Amino acid sequence: MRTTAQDVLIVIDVQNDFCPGGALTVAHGDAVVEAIHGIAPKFEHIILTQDWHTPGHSSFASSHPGKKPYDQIELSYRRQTLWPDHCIQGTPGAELHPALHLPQAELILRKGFRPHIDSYSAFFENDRVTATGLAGYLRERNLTRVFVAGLAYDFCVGYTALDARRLRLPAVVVRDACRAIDVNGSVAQIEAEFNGVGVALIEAAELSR
Ligand code: VGL
Ligand code: ZN
Repeated sequence: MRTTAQDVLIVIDVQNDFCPGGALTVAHGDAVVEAIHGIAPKFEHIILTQDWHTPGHSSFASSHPGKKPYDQIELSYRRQTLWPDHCIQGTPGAELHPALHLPQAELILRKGFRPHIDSYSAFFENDRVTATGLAGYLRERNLTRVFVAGLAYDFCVGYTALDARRLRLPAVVVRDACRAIDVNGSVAQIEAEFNGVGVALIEAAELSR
């Protein structure tokens, strides 16, 4: 698959808390760093995201008495998995992984900073209505096809790709440049949704420029 000047690589949440030793460890999460460095030269435009929560955020199990991390609750907008406290604004866990070296990235987008609503996708918060501003940014910059890599495949990567499709943008997930959490059947579920809306899955080796 050949990339063009209208393609953008969105690198999702490659942050310390999602890597080994972090608060919400994704197995082998740090392996995405090398994979992303491998595909970055194929893209003229790269943007990064950072999960960026307030202390006591409503997506944390610790904010819900009697609940444990990875329990699910029904919120007014949708079912929400509860997480360990992670990616709290200004903490070391919220920093991008120190080995991630993408000085050419054009934007760092923070999300999940509203205390009462979680945000997996880089486009919309989990109510699927509150916008992050990324759709407008891509439109104004004429970036019309979205490639997604990073952490975690079955949450923030997946929701970003699904929302890109909702915005009628072609969306491609670079599978081997992602790692998954895989909780409560989340990988099978996101892949069923990819199938339903036409999110493409490729391997890094399929990219050329
Ligand atoms: C993520 C769970 C909670 C992710 C963020 O980056 O996939 N997952 N917050
Ligand atoms: Zn989060």
